[in-house]
Amino acid sequence: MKDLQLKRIAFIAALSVCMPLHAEAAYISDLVAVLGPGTLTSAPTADTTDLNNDNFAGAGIDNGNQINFEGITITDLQPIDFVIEATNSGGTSEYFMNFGTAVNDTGVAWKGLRLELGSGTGFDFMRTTNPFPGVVGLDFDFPDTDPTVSSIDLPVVEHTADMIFFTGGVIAPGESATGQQLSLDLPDIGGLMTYNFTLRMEVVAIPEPSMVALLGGIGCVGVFRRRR
Ligand SMILES: [Ca+2]
Ligand SMILES: [Ca+2]
Ligand SMILES: [Ca+2]
Repeated sequence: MKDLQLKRIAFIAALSVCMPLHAEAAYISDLVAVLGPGTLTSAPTADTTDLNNDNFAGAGIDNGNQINFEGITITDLQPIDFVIEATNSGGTSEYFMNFGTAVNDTGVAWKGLRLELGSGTGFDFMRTTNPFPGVVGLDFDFPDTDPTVSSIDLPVVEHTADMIFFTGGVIAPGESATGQQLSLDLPDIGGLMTYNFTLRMEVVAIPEPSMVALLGGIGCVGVFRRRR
């Protein structure tokens, strides 16, 4: 975890411009921290104009609730944790999320990019749709999955309630994975007014040829020993 670092994002300032004050529905109220080997292109923004709209089933661009990450440069294979604060809204709000461009500055080629929902950060991260007592159904627009999750450069999508895995392409060092788009259902928390949850982003590297050869060699030894 040597590359982990704490960055505080001017998310509140962005929200004050984009989001009307509203005391009645869960909505994104702050990006508390970004932990991990990534540098954001600009401060993300959240625009909330349609509280408690779950399940929104139209085109993503028509959703009144939008989260925009313009881009991120990723420098290491360690996960990156976005700690996000949600404030109660009296229901579940569905957001359309534009993950923009993920630039590969890790020095190795990627075969995939995984997003997970949960609580905690670093080694304490736990993937779940129920991150805290009183929160039920924090999920990637599941089971409705409308609009369809998509990516331009990693178009094969595995999608569960708390995990999205983009594959189907190769992102070489210096290249970018572009156009990741998905939706998020944000429920209230019972007994409190706010809670923090974690959106984890992690890239998956293509194994180095030397590693593949090593693993293949281990497999051959295993077969050989069993036959003796
Ligand atoms: Ca939904
Ligand atoms: Ca849901
Ligand atoms: Ca939906």
